[in-house]
Amino acid sequence: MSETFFKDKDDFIAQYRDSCRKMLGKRYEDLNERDRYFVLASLIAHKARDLRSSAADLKDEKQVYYFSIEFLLGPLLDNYLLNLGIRDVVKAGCRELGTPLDELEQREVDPGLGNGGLGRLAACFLDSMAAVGINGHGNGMRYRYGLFRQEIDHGRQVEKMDNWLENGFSWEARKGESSVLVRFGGNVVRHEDDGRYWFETEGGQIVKAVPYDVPIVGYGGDKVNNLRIWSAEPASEDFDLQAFNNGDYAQAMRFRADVEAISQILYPNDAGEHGRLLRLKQEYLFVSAGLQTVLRDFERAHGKDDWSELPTYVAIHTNDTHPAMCGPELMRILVDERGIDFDEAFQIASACISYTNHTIMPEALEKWPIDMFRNLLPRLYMLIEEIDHRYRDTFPHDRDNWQDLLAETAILWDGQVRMANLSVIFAHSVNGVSALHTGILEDTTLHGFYELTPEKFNNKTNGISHRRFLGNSNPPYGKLITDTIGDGWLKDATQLSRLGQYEDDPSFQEEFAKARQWNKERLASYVKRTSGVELDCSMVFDVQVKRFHAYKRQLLNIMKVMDLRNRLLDDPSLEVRPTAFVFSGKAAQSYTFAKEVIRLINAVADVVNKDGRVNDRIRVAFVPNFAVSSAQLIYPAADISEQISWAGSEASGTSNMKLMMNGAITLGTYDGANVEIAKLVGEDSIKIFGLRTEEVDALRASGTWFAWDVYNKDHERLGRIIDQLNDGTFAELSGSFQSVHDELMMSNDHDLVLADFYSYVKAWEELVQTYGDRRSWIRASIHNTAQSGFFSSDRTVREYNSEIWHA
Ligand code: CBF
Repeated sequence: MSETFFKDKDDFIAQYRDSCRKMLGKRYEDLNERDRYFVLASLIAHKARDLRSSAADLKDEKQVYYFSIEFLLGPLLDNYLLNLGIRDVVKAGCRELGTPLDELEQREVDPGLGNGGLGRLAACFLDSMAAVGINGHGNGMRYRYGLFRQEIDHGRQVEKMDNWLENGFSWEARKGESSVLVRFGGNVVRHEDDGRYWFETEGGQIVKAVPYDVPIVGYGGDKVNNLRIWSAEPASEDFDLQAFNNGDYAQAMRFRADVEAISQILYPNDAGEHGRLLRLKQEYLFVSAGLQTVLRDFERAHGKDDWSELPTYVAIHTNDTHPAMCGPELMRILVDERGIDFDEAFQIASACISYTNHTIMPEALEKWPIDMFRNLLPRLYMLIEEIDHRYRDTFPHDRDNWQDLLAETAILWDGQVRMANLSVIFAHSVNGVSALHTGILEDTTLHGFYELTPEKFNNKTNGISHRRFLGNSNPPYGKLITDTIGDGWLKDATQLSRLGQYEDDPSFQEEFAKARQWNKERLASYVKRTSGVELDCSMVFDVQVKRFHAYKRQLLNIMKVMDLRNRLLDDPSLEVRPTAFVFSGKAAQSYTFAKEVIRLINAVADVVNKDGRVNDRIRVAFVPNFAVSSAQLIYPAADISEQISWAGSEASGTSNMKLMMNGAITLGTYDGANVEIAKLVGEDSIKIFGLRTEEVDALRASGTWFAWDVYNKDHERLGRIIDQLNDGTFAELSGSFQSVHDELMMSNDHDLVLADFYSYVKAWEELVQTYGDRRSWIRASIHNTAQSGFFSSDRTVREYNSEIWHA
């Protein structure tokens, strides 16, 4: 592939220099680093777009459209270079020109198009679909501002605007000519002609949805798919003329501002941020605009005559409930605009649509008040009402528990539109994201549906792009692997299993250790630069990086550190393996408890790191502004991967997979995909602790767990830590932690922090103890990488394709 773009390094340099002149009218030497990055990224993006437009017309093949309100892409330059096979030539050229590639890459800004796991999964799927040859296209939102840029001030999270588009986004191209109109509000009017009737919506607010396309190049460059993200613009240059004539320019422009607001900001995925009108508008915008395009493309390729053929050529995957309106919107277009009969339209829609559930957390199972929904989307609501009505009419009333089942599964209930139910009713396939999670959906969260339609349910354990999270993120280890087993693993992650033969090989082990050390030093310098904390690279690096949420239990982790400190102060001769605890992650703006846990971690860091009595054995660092780019520095440096959510709470997790692939040993509960990691690596290469799902359920059901009992009975150790939350021990930086204390004690330890505490501390101690036996630790690390091929998202999308999409 490499020669298609650049004959050799000199050719690359010539083209790069030429682009500098053409794009910015300057010589390479006269550009600053940021502009050099911009020109390089634009040059590569051009090449990728050329590839896409010269790709064969595949109209006879089935297309998969992956609808997701988030695509957390992360930095793209290195990914394109790797996938196009031009990384070496570009690297050599950049070096010769004077600014090394990795320095230019540091200029790249993370696109603010996602929150975390769900959005990152969507991005991994795009990479994998293109890599394994599926015609798979993303359809999402183009947010002007990302979630927020996290800064830490006196230990507190401070949210700053994430103006990620400030200097442009080289990878996208605006496709104004493909814009479509989307209507909000208005009145539904019934038309009748010759015995036939149909509905049309009149009035309301009409918005122009403008697509921006990002080419997605598969590894090897054979397939180039497309990610289409939508931005909202006024449909015309209309504005409030009367206000304008009266000189009220602010009022005159409000119309434009109202429309543009739809794609201004990305909502947090937790802390109950749903229920907002703007969010509902976002959801409808990308669904309606995306489907209009899908149908237009289908018509161009296959004509307008046979809509029953739609499922033969089109698969629509709904990533969580945010695109749940795909079902009714597809029906609206088919019934109202293409004249298809209601029942047939429903059959067509459900044959096309599939749905993935990503969480059992109640705050993420969306519900919209009927009034709000009906006012904003009157025709869609009519269709949903009709579907719900028919669902109730045809419900199997002969079942003993039919009333309960209906109450659980109907779409409209209690004045609300239940989006998960809407998703399941329209989908021909419903899946969870790990074996454990799918089991919980079947047994609990979506149990009613499982009883009625068990054939819809299936599991698709998540995966990650191994090219990005090992190939791009960990250059020395990636090189070692390629030097040892060849580069076939980049295409086929199962080849990583060949590392199994090198687990005990002393020279491979030594090279692995060197790579780990290099990664630790790289991370340490980043941590120093961003948080001021000095990490000692001879320490164990113990890492917990993910969104802050009570169920993920960062509190449990920091309480372990508080306990260690207490014990070291009580007994300075206590043998503790020197460990650096690294945390990173954002808490939603309105999620007070999670923000307080961040503040607590920083307060503990402040106390511990400057205390000469303990800081040779424990250090704590909080790395601000967790993003894909910083994650890629953290994963390769980790010795221990903390995956400590209470069993049954984390749907799958994917940082567990990214860390495992880089050779970290998991310290985790039997939760999400940890269960599958444990099965693959075996008990010598993982440390499992804590209550199992059944035990969690039983403990909760028994009503015998009382946080205050623990506090009273265990005053010496656990009680002391709880006291330290509000006795001033950690108050110097920014005050004490009464609210964390209260949340823990008043919620009666809802997240079982106290219940799992001793099992956790014991597991951690046993694990770090084994770090002393370097050879066996490294063996286990290599073993983790060798077993990680299963978690490549190439495997995951292949499973989706063979069992759900059939593309
Ligand atoms: O399936 C991808 C990830 O999605 C989440 O992040 C989500 O936003 N619902 C879950 O919390 C993760 O467990 C899951 O891995």
